[in-house]
Amino acid sequence: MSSSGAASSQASGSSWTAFLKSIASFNGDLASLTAPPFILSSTSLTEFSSYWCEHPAIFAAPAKEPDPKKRALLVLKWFLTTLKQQYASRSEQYGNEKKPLNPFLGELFLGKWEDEAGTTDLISEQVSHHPPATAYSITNVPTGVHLEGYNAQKASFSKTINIKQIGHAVLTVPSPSGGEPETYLITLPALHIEGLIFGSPFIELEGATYITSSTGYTAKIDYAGKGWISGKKNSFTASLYPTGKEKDILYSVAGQWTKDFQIHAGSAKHSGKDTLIESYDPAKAPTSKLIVAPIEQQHPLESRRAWSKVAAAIAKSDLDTVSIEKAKIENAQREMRNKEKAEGRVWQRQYFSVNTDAPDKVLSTLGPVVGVPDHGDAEKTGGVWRFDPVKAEKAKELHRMTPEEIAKVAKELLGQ
Ligand code: HC3
Repeated sequence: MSSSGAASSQASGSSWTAFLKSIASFNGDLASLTAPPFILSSTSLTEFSSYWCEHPAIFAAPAKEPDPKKRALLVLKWFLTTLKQQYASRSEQYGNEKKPLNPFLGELFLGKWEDEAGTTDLISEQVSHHPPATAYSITNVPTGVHLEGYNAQKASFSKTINIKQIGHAVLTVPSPSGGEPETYLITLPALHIEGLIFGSPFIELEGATYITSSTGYTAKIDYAGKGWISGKKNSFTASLYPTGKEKDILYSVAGQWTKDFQIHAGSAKHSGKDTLIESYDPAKAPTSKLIVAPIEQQHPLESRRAWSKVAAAIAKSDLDTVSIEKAKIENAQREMRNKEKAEGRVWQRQYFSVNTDAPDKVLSTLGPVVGVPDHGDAEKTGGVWRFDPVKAEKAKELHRMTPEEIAKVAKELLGQ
């Protein structure tokens, strides 16, 4: 879909109808969904990890707040400010949510933000292919605020495409008083696609998610679409309370995660002008631009370099070339997996490792509060993936490659 979803779907009406028929018999595997050409995106899912930090100053802000409950509120605020980027930025005016590229194992997306918050580094890696899972690490260098997590999706069809996110994120905030760093376990919202029938797909969030902290605070966020709570799309209400005391609301937040929302002290029941702490309008908050190395300087497994031929063909709507170039990557990957199997080895992830400490410390302490099992749904994501700083250090070395080494990797792993 080009600029207006509805308009271009009229032009491509028959292929959209065929697509709708095909998803009615959808088997839950998002990768196997054969979307019409105008709904193909040239962006890989590994890039989506950057949505967590398009406002680095808001991400880093908790590190400077001495009061633990206000810190928990700042974490909740940051989370809420990421929602528009995560779920609506690709589909700003019209519903034109496209089908992202399905990452290959080992695919990387690396970048950084440079702004008033200093340098914030992003690492995203496809850590599993069957089942597909993406892991990420985001660190604001001056403050040490660090986010890591991993996610996979489980899709089903009932009236529309429904997606459950499997995985979680963990935010670490160094204590401003110099004590132990605090951790926040964050769960991920379920979503469904709206507007499918009209050829203008967009995301609506549903259900509830949580953020619970090692300092004893929990936030619950309830999502609702048009027709529920406020009758407006992308609505939510959130409350922050001492863990286990859901009725003792310290702060409440309500509004639309795409338009504007208000943060109040105390329960929403008593909120008025006198309790208002802040109004935030995600549509007016400028994002910081992610800096990504020019394609020719990227590692051959970096997303934009690896998919460059596919992306160019999608831009020209040259479907034959899209299929040929995608097949080269898929075939090379298949051969590599066969080779690894024959040699009794597995693909070495460059930045993340499966946590072998069972049960995981964060999940066993904070997981029960928010319903995350201590095994982290590992069988659905290939493991509980944690950032591995030792590997990340080695990766710097590995990324210093000669042109011959680059050509070898591109041939062997991507068929290019
Ligand atoms: C469901 C989704 C792929 C997964 C995307 C995720 C859940 C990935 C992790 C990010 O942090 C948040 C996120 C945002 C959007 C999610 C995508 C929306 C649509 C896409 C489907 C695979 C495409 C469905 C095809 C079509 C034509 C209906 O858009």
